[in-house]
Amino acid sequence: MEKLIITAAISGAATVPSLTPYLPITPKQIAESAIEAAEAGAAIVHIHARRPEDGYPSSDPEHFRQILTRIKKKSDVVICITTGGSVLMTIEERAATVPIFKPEMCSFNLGSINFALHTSLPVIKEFRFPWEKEYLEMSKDFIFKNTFKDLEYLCAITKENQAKPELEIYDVGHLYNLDYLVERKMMTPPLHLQFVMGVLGGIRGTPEDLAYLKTKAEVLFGKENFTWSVIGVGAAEINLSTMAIHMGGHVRVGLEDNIFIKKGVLAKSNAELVEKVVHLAEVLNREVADPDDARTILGLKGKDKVGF
Ligand code: KMH
Ligand code: ZN
Repeated sequence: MEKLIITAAISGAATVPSLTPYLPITPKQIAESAIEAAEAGAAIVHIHARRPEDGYPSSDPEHFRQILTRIKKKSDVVICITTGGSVLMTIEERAATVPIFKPEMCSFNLGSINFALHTSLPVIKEFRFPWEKEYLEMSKDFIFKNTFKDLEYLCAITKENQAKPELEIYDVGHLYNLDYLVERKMMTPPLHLQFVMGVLGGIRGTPEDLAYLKTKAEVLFGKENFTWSVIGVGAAEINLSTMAIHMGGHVRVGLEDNIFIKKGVLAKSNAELVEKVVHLAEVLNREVADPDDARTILGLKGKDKVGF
């Protein structure tokens, strides 16, 4: 079996700071957490930025620049920049960092969905920052917009900048959206699929749903034309990771997607979540990929060709 690529999603935009005191917020904290995750075994780090003063999701290239340059100075980990951004950003704001920084990878969300975060509200006793409550509440009436126009726009940007897309698939229909892009040659295999399971509004994190997504992808694209990875959002993170390790897929963990190391116990860092996956890989006899292994497996352009 191919070596296991572990991606660490460091800070995201869906986890609000009041949910965990361990969420990295400032550019320095995000970069240091990414470096630690890489040292623990992550080959890729998936990066969002936040406003340093209050943790609000940021699309400011200056925040990204501080994070990216700091990571690059200390680590050769593959950097994947989000183009999902946060729920309130336009597609232009979300994708602006790609031509500026020309990363080896960037995320690519494959369809519009409900992306509800309001279920976190009852567990927060006290809010650290004023924006958080409204942000979670409004997600109940919010559509994460990724129309075909947006998808085509992102195809052009990722191609122009040779950024390999981390193809975020939240439901079966997103595989068909991807097929539309592949058929029209806007997206070129080999593809790297990231099954995002457990968002309220998308597919759940059940074993049969994962098996179905993988099977459907094989039917549509052919086994040899894609690699795949899984994100178990929330409680499903470690269970789905275990399945993916066993099934030949890859794994993404991190405080963007899940804040617990086990039931009721907060993860103290992204590195701690990565260590748990490294341990699972050992138990299941799967070798872990380093960043250069990941570059080879995914066919990335290489760290010398980034723009930061
Ligand atoms: N937050 C994850 C559920 C993105 O950044 O493009 C999906 C994600 C989206 O990572
Ligand atoms: Zn993300």
